[in-house]
Amino acid sequence: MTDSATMDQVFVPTADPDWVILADGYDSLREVSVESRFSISNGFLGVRGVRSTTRGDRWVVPARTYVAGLFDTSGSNQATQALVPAADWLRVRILLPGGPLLHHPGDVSSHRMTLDLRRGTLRSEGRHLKAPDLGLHVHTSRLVSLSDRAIGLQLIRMEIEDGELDVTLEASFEGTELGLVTDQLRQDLGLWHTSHSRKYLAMASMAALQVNDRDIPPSALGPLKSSWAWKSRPGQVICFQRFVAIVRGDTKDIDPAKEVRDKLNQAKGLGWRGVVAAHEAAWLSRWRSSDVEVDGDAGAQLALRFALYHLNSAANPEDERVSVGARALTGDDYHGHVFWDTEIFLLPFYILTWPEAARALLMYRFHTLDGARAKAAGMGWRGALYAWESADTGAEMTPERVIGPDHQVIDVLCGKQEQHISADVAYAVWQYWQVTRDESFLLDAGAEILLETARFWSSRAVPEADGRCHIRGVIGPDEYHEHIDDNAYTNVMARWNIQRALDVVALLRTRWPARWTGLAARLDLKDGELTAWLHVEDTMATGLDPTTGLFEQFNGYFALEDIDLANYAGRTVPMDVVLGRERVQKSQVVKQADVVALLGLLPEEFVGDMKSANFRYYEPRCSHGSSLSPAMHGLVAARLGDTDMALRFFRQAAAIDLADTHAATDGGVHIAALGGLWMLAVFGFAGLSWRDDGLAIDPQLPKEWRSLKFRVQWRQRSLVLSIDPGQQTVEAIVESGDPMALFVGGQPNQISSGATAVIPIVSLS
Ligand code: IFM
Repeated sequence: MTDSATMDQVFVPTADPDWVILADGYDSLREVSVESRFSISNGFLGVRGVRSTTRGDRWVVPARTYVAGLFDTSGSNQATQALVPAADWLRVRILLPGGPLLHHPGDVSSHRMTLDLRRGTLRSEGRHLKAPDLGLHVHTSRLVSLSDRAIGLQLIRMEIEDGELDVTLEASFEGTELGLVTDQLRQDLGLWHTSHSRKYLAMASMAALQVNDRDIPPSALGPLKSSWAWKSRPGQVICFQRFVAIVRGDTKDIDPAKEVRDKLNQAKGLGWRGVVAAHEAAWLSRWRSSDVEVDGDAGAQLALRFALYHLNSAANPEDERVSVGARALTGDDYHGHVFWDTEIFLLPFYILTWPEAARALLMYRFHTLDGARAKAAGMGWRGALYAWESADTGAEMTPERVIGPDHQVIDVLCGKQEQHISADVAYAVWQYWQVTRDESFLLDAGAEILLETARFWSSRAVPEADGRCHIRGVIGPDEYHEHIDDNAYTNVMARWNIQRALDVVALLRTRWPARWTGLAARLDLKDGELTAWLHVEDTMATGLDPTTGLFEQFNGYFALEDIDLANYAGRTVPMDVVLGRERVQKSQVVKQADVVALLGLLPEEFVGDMKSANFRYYEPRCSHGSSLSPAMHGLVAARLGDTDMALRFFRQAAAIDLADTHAATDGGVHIAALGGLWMLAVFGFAGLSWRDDGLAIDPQLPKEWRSLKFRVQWRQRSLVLSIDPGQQTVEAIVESGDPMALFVGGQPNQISSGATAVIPIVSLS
């Protein structure tokens, strides 16, 4: 098969609107947001969706390529590491006798970008790209392979519509001298290293061009730059293909030049069709494990697919040295730093649909445990206090000052005070253990994380004259209030962290006594210390008022000014801008789910009416100044049966990255909000939870949703669960693995492997 005959199949857009995100034309105001939204990524490489419409003398403008873990400090700021972008490997220019083909946005009579969520590919199509003497119809396609994460592929197919003249296509890399120190630049290879962190980057490339299926020999123009010249004729079909291979080295032990060449040769051996086929097969497999299908709400369906696309793009099960930053690999905001977002908003998705990826993300926390120990020791505590913002060593990366939303320079205290991160990491470790029963992980890494974080809390919580242990001077998830005492979220999560650590001690002692002896000796953990933990757990202050059942968000919160946020409905800026930081700090206005997040994560801490009482108190006081907030509120609202409110929060969370009304996505997609959407659908609307002896489901679907179907993994089993509120049934299939118990409305049902169990929802509570 010739390229001209088969390459166009690559560009055929997926017809099903539930699987594509489109951008038509060009809007300079929204362009940067579109670039984030249309990013392609495979957890190792991320390429922003810069379109083939130009704003200058380029036909394809720089596409920022991020390489996971390629962190460095800048000369001016030695403290904070940031991801260093790699060279743009997608640059192409068309040169005509009168100069380069300028493709000003205004010249475009039609231009469409299509992000194919199912196939993980970004395509574009532009017609009538009129130069004075040449008409072109251009299709482009790009991917970063999910099958071999080192590989990227660019395909371009052009039809000459009119014009007979000398044309040159120039393909190069851009930004080869930016951010990194160059070691070598050759025709087909570039080698660089970072200035301070001593990481290595290698990029190798091969490109070819055919005119009407005839190979045109390239002219080498210099390092990573080639061109092809021919005479255009109407009807001509030009096919261009470029492979790139990219390798990151963290030490000098590997030879990046050899590795990258091997990778490129493997890809060349497959050919572009083979690379596309392997990539699409890998995506198909991810969708088989993670798809969520909604019938009756096209907007919700697309929002979920978009979320799943980015979630599946963000992780890399093959690399334990990196985690997912707050904007994944789709933009510069937060410099690629890793927050609690990963453990609380992303890990649930990975644990339940992609345990291998979840494990790698948790191993990143294991490998950065020494950084967490150093942070705790540096602040005078024991155990492990994880960095609020983490890069590759586990050292604290939170900047000390930033520009605030009102454009003032403000001090950032989160790096020192937002300590709940340690309990959040422990929480994710425990969830992973519960769902997977991955013994080697628990024994080699998970137990140590649980013990060291518990040890931190036990030294951090101080017994006082009232007989209770207090944690003073922290910031909770609600970052509007700083230097607060006894934040309910922090203290209850800390207590829970200590309890789970003691559980793990008991488990190890019983099942793996030799491992326990070794670990306890290595960590110098004696019985006396464990007894002290028990005391802290027993006496931890939580701010719970037994008469109202309300947790006070922190000591003194209830006495603060109560501001009715309904009076500020329709505002377009955060509340700390509307009221000023000082007034917000003296008020009960909450930035994001705090006690509500605790309710979302540890519902068992809220007995009976406490759930509803706390939600009804805090929900109206939340200003949703963080993208993490709406989905967490929606999850809790759904569990409480308020599906109308939950759906409103679902749409609010979905709009963060998908609505064209604001440009908050310029610096990358809000990956935690996308993880939150999945949590809201699966933990909220479907009501999925787990117990020691199986999975449980308690559906609360919005009225509009005719059905909800999703996939999960549970202790070496793959399951598909479908909820049909019309038929009042839950359909469950264990596709692989042993029979298991599924509790519907609290009633146990045994599901055997391979057969479909149809369980009536009449038993729902
Ligand atoms: O982790 C969040 C935090 O909770 C609110 N500010 C943004 C961070 C990164 O998403």
